[in-house]
Amino acid sequence: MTQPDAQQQPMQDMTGAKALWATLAAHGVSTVFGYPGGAIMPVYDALTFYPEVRHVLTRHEQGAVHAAEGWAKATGEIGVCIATSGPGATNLVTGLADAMMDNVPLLAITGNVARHLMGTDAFQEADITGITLPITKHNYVVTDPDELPMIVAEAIRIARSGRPGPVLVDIPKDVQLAAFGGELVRPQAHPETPAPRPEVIRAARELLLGAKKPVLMVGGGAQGAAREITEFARAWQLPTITTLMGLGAFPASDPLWLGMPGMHGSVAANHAISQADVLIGFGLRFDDRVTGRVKDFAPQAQVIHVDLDAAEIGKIVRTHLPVRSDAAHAARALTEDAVPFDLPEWRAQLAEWRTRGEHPTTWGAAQAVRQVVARLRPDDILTTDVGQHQMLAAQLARFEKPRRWLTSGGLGTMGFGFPAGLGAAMAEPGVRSIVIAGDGGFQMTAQELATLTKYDIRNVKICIINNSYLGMVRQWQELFHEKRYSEVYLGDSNPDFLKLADAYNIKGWRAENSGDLESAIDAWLSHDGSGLLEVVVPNEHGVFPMVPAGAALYEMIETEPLKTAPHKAPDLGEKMNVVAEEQEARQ
Ligand SMILES: Cc1ncc(C[n+]2csc(CCOP(=O)(O)OP(=O)(O)O)c2C)c(N)n1
Repeated sequence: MTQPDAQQQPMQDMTGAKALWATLAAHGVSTVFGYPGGAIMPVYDALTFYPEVRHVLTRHEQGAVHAAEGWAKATGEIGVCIATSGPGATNLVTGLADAMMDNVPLLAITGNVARHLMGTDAFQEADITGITLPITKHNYVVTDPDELPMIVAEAIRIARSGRPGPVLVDIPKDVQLAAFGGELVRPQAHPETPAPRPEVIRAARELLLGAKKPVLMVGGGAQGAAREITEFARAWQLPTITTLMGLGAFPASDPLWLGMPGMHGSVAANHAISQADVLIGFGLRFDDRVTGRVKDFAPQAQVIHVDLDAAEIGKIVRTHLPVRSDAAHAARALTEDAVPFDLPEWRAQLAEWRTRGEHPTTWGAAQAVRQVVARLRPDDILTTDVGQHQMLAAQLARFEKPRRWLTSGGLGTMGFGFPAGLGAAMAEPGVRSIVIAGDGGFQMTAQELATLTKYDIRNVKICIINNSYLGMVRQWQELFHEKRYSEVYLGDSNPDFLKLADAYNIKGWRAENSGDLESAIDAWLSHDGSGLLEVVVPNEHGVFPMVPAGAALYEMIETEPLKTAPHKAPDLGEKMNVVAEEQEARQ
């Protein structure tokens, strides 16, 4: 059956629901991820008139929102998801909070009960705008169908502009059905991002010129400015650290790169921060996982903080020079008249730190992750779930480009990895989308294997690091709770992951020792189609370096303590006290 073309929809047949699709199509939205239900049915009916928009039916709304996030993180364009009222809408909540924390431009469309039923506890009614107010950049209830295009256009603009984030548009069912008498709107131009004031750039330059131990820190907010940041760092010969969210914003192959900072950061990055005399940060928010104990973060440094969002500057870390600007503008301005550092002592010190914090080479999760990430091509997208495997991947993968590393940083959402990798794979069918997940997190959204099959998505390569535990929680119980393993064992009830994949017609491979691994990876990656590789690793591995919660970055434990020693954790106990003290100090 041929469908009428969207642009040719006669205006007299227009409804609120059709106006929604016409507006999305006009904004270049080619794909939305969603799940239908009663209160969004008019929108799904109208979709049949708009074949230029592809709808991807996931198996859970959480899958839809994370897939939309994956799409957005990989492309930098808006991700769109859609759900019905009540449980459909509330199933989006985790993904919206995730997108808010990681600044993902996202548009969520929800249906709601008809206007006259709102506030009556009607069937499947939920106050989704109330629920999501603190976890969206903005949200709307559309009460007038004629306003729908304007609201959707504004929602897209807000989601994408400035510091990106999720915006939710809730549309009552009768508004979807109502005749549309308004005007369809064209996409609005992006507002200009703020450029830094020249005197501020001069002051930053002065501070840099006086540095003897300078460090550049790059966060997720600079992913869109990778080229400018790289030019800036190279022009000044600045040792460069990329946060978990900033990985890829500076090429890992550059000798200036020191790795990632923070709780599982590199020895070089954490010590460099601790000894720096000038620290210039771009597009980062000094998350507690990055700073460790805040009062001892970069204790000797004059801090220059470049950020688009004035609210971030000075929020956590004492800032000597605030620079309110987008990263690209500021980096460009600071590259002019750069004077390359020539600091042999600092360089030698950094080189020595770089040799420390080696991962174990024996059979285990680190070896498995190392061998998988060693196969990454520069264009491949690597997505992780949350836990030990995520930190290992962040430590071991080497990114040359921005937007190739997708992970849930701020919220730390288990269940994110696989659907996000799926969304990214649909955005870029020509590249491999590699997903590394734990046996715990994978099971939170494993139902999306059906989505792979339904749409014959051929470029998703899932690797499950199966340690039979909620590994990261087990590691904390080992270190900080005297090995009392409370509710973290999964090994007695995990499914056979290969059978699970097979049930969805996805091919699988398993490696159980280092001898198997190389050939299993070969078969998995060379298979023409999506596939699942399960790597069964020993149970009780840890991720190091590690800065215990509440400790300073320079107090990091560089390598895994010997397992043979009788277990006691006195010094870590002290560090736990530090957490309590710090919490008190903050109150
Ligand atoms: C939705 C959600 N629930 C709980 C947690 C707490 N949490 C963080 S890491 C982790 C363990 C993850 O285990 P697994 O997926 O097997 O990965 P591993 O750490 O073993 O690599 C848990 C439970 C979380 N981050 N997200």
